[in-house]
Amino acid sequence: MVEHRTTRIGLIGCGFYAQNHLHAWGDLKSQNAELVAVCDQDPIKAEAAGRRFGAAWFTDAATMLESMPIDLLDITTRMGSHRALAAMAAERKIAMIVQKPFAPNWDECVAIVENARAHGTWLAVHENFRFATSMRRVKAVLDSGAIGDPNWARISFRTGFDVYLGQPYLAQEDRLVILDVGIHVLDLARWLMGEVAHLSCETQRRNPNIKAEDTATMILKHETGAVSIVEATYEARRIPDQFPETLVEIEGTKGSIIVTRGEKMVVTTQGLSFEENIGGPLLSWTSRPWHVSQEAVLHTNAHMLTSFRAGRDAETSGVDNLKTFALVEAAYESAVSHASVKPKKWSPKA
Ligand code: NAD
Ligand code: 89V
Repeated sequence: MVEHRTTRIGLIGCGFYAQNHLHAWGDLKSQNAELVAVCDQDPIKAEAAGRRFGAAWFTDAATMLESMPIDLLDITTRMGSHRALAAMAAERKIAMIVQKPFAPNWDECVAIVENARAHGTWLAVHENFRFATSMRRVKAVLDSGAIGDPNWARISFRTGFDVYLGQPYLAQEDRLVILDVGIHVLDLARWLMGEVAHLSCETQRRNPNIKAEDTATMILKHETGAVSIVEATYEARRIPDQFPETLVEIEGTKGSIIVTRGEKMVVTTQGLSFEENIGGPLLSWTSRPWHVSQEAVLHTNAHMLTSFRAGRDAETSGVDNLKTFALVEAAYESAVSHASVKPKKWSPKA
């Protein structure tokens, strides 16, 4: 096993979901990732995280970045603070990982990418659905050619789980289900089925007690000619509830891959089929029902660490995530116009 020089990790935003990042960095200590500093505006959260995970704690991001030697910064605040915090890191040439949503809108995402490029700073987005054990297995079967060329898919995140319990702010967002979880499912669609030529979307607000859409149904036409249905809702009424699993159906020229509740995969290839449990293990710090999401954090952070150390882009680099975010914006545009929309494209300034 290659020994690596220690990578010093800083983390900003010690809130609800960051606990999973903190545990994951703890597990990655075995790969010489050392959490050296944490920051939260809330002094109670900052101290709790610092004491629990053995790091210095701060309540001001600039002070932490000025006073601590950090190689890789994990920004786990909510999207409204991402641009300012990413700018602080870029100005100091500190590599960074930014939680999803990258930013509240396209223009801010582009600004973060262009500012990091201007400072020569490594930038990735913590987009973790594709790093879940189950999704890596689906991709491996797809890439093996077992089902031939994929030409139709349905990728579905349908839950009635009370997401507002841990993330109460979701009820007040101006844009909800596409920006919060549709962003994950759209990233999966790109990753599994290829880039998108155009898409259409219909949204619904089925919960009268929230501000924005809680249900989105999208049809994507991929550049390969494949078609996928991408769905996301927080208003499903099903038992058992699939949270936080993504159900996948992919059909190809030689077979199909079907992932059902409980992370069970059935592959049909050339007239034969086999079934496999593709879920990851419970870890010492993960628990149902969040376990699928939590173990994806560990794999995502491990990928970020490896990519950063190798000096190569993460799969979900800032530039890559612009392609996913462009689908988010296209979906919202289509939900208003009820027409099919081509996603924006970004290219580096000459
Ligand atoms: P949260 O509000 O619980 O935590 C955010 C924390 O950041 C708060 O404690 C706040 O005090 C702190 N903070 C905000 N601005 C700061 C600043 N400038 N400096 C220092 N601290 C600051 O939010 P959350 O529910 O943990 O969500 C955080 C992010 O994680 C969101 O973008 C959310 O979409 C994302 N998330 C991702 C996944 C996933 O990867 N699958 C799952 C859930 C949430
Ligand atoms: O994974 C997430 O981004 C969470 C949830 C599963 C609720 O969408 O916010």
